[in-house]
Amino acid sequence: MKEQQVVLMLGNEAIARGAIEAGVQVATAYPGTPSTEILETLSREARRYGMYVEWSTNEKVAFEVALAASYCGLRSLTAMKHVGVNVASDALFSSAYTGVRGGLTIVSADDPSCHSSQNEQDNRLYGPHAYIPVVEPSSPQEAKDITVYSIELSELHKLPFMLRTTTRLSHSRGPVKLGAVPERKRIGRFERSPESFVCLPVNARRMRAKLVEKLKSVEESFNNSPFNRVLGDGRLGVIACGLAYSYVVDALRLLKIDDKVSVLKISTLHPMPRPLLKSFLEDKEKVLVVEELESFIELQVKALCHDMGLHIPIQGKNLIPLVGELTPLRVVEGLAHFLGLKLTLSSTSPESLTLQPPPRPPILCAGCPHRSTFYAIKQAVKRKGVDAIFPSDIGCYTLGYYPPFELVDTTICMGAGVGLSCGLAKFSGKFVIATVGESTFLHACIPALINAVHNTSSFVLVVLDNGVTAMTGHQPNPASGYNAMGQRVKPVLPEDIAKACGVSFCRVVDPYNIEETVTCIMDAIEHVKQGLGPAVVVARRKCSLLLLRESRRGEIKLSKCVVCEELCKGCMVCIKTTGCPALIPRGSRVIIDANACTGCGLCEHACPYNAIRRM
Ligand SMILES: Cc1ncc(C[n+]2csc(CCOP(=O)(O)OP(=O)(O)O)c2C)c(N)n1
Repeated sequence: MKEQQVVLMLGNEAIARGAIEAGVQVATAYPGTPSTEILETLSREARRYGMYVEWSTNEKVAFEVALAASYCGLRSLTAMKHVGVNVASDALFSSAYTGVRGGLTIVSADDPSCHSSQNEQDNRLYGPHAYIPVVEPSSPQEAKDITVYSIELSELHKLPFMLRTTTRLSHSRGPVKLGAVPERKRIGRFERSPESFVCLPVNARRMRAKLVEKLKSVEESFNNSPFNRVLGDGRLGVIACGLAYSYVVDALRLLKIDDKVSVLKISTLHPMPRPLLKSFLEDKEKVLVVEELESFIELQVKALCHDMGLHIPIQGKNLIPLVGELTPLRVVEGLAHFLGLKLTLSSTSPESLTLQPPPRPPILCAGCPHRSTFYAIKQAVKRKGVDAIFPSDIGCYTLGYYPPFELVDTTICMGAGVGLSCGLAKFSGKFVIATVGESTFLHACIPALINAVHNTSSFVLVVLDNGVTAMTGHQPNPASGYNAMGQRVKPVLPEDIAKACGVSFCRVVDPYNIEETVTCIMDAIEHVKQGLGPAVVVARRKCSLLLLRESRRGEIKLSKCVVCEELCKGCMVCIKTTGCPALIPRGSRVIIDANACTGCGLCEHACPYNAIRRM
């Protein structure tokens, strides 16, 4: 790809390209939708541009590695989903105090409407909370350009910057004009300066005062930012940021009122450039703030009007929904209301604004080893006759929430399942069997497991190890045995960690071997019942999508399951107890979709008439 070339890019690819054009030498991340493609793109390009990239164990580590690179004078970028910033936040807050050397941008990809997240959180609020500058692009082109801008300003002001994006921008494509790629010449070097990097109270008090001053100078830079602009000169004002700005521009055109309204697009969100806002507000009759999620800009504009003695109505969350993602239609409706226009759907080309894809329920893939593990847990609980509850975590296995398993009683945030189990084992009066994926285990469960040993909380923990971080698209994790730079590395195995944490029952099973798995979980239950401490079972089998891929490439041969027509009684027990989508009811019998089947043998185990065999 050459300078000046225009390329169709995802918002996330554009951010990655921005990092390349900004001369970033170190990029780190922990996967999480909608941020994942940023590091995926950079890991493909790393060698060509002489960059170092890593999938870190979790977001805090990712942030800290990028911060260390910045301390050594290298430009760095770290990317994560919105809740990942919560994990990184302890280090983030202090990094504002120490400041940075090489430019450092933390990309926060927020997920309005919780498309693939446990909550809907507006990370612009980290700006005022952590005293870090925040910028937000409105298009893929801007996503690239503002990445470069944020890295450069971060280095200039010696502060970490946050670039906030949202699902819709991260995952939509647009034309992006490429810029030049600088040579990466810097050699990392850490100059000792304990009074700058040690957040002891004696230093922290001084650092905080300096931080407040730094933010004032960032505000001056933001006041002249090329990413803020005013469209039109009407006395009715709209202020918008992020993708909401693009919706506003479209909505004004659709409503045929683009000549009557003046729009302030604001991309530098913290600290707000007050002189720019003041000059926009001065001649306005009324103003609508269009922003996704919280009333972040609206409240600041209201405060500013108060300080300026301006008595103009400022509207926002009374017309633009607080909950859920903004859509073009929601913005059209809000604007029409604000302007007192009667909205008829035909006037706004209803089809393009209201089209929704048909809903599809989430489901574990055919042959998913997690299905076999859940099946085995169910069997073991039944055979042991325990009254159990099932804390769980976040990953593909959260789908164990749905029938036929219903083995997910809690899902709070990554790692919480084991911490909750420590408490539930003591206070619930029930037997506790927790489930977690290996990536999540390594990300956030280890202190909780140590806690279980130390504070004598007894429960069974089943680690569902499919060799990759599957839910976010098969990224490697420390258990995988290879890393983002494509190097083969020593795997860090959950069973070794569990042993090192002091767990005396640690066993590994293959969930495709159903009876072995059931027996192992029963033994683990017995271990806990006898008061011998927590028990860890690692159910290890490669993700079925990877198995199918290998089989299609001819690298492995899978012995697929088939239904013997004469023996099948059409009882549907196989479907009812496994829920496997490769099993298809056909008339009064069942057939198996050979393209989807991995030959896991679960249906063979479930069939009461021995009507299913592996070929
Ligand atoms: C703090 C945080 N970071 C990232 C995510 C996105 N995410 C959810 S689960 C998960 C890991 C899934 O991997 P694993 O635990 O191995 O389970 P699998 O999907 O492979 O079954 C990730 C990265 C998140 N929800 N929260």
